Amino acid sequence: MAAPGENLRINGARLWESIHEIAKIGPGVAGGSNRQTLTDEDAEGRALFQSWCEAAGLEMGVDAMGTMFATRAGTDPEALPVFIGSHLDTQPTGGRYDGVLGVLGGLEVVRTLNDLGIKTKHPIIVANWTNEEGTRFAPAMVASGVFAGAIDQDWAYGRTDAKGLRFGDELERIGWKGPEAVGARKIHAYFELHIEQGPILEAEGKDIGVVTHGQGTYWTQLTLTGVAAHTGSTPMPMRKNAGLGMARILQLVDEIAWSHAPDAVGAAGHIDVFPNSRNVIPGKVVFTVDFRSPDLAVLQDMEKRLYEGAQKIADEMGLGLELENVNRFDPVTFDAGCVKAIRDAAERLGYSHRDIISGAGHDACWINRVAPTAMVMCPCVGGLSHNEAEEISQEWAAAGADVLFHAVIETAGIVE
Ligand code: HGY
Ligand code: MN
Ligand code: MN
Repeated sequence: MAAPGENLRINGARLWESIHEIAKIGPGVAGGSNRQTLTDEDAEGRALFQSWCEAAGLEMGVDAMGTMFATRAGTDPEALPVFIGSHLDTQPTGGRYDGVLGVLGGLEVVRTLNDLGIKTKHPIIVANWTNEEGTRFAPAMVASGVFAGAIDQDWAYGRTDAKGLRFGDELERIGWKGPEAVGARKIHAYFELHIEQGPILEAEGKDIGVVTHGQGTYWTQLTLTGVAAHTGSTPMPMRKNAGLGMARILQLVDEIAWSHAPDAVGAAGHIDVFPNSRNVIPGKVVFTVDFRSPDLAVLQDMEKRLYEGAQKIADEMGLGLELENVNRFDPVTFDAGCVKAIRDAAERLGYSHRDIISGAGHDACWINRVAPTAMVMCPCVGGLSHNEAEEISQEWAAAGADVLFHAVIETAGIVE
């Protein structure tokens, strides 16, 4: 398809205003966002996004995992749509841009096409994937995973949050369980705009990240069982301290990740201690180890050493151990054609750019299984994300959305 003229740009001020409008819904306590999936705040944010889509003339569809698909018709009804997607749900102490930039960047592409009266051959769909974060209901990217056929829908419905509420019940409660079969929609190409959530682009002074690959992610949930007992009157030799067992396992996790430096990473972000009382030796701990690497063999080695090492520590300390694989997605290589469309767009628009591997997981990583897929990234201040202090500049957001705009309309085909 003919390349769009370099003068075609989105309206950066309008995009910035929309990002900060939706940030008012589910605000954090320190200037960020707390709009966790399937909460009332998530429902309110969805409603606002739907109203904006309808004002832009888009037709809204919703599937059985609650994912929203807003369609702008193309001139060829037979042509498969070009999708632009990301997520509106956030971490409990999340930033205002993680996910939101990608969904509203997609809406801004449509708003700009409307302003310019541009028609495209292929329809364009802006998607908001349910529960990308996987914080309230593990795992992450669950709706796009069901869409891609990698996660079973009934298993996803059965996932519970810390209060024991089921995903499927909460989806019904907020009124966003849609009628569409998940995965029924076919995709011509998929593009996602996202903040880098790491330090590279800012440190190198680059406006744009052309994402060629995504790291793989393996989440293992461990349950260690000891004996809850008095922290004062229980002699040290008698103790079965599940908290101490977790500490030793987390030390092992750190050593395993460092053994695969510089690319591999590992930590536990979710930790529940029972009974979590100041004068009771922990009788049980439940925690999730998050290993990531761009190299599949490294991921598999890290998981194997965790399983073996954790069992050895538990046996030595007389603790019970249960290991559950919560989520595995392998490293991804994005579509060369879509990646080229993004790189050419950055070049055409005069934005500095570099190829980059995504450290974070994204819905694009699953959609890459069912359609040609690529991502474009913008820098974020200090590489900080999953923190309320997450920050980007309006210029960075606009540059990313400009590149997204060009890659999408080149792929969707401008109809003169
Ligand atoms: O876990 C991730 O990488 C994503 O932020 N959900
Ligand atoms: Mn995200
Ligand atoms: Mn995130």
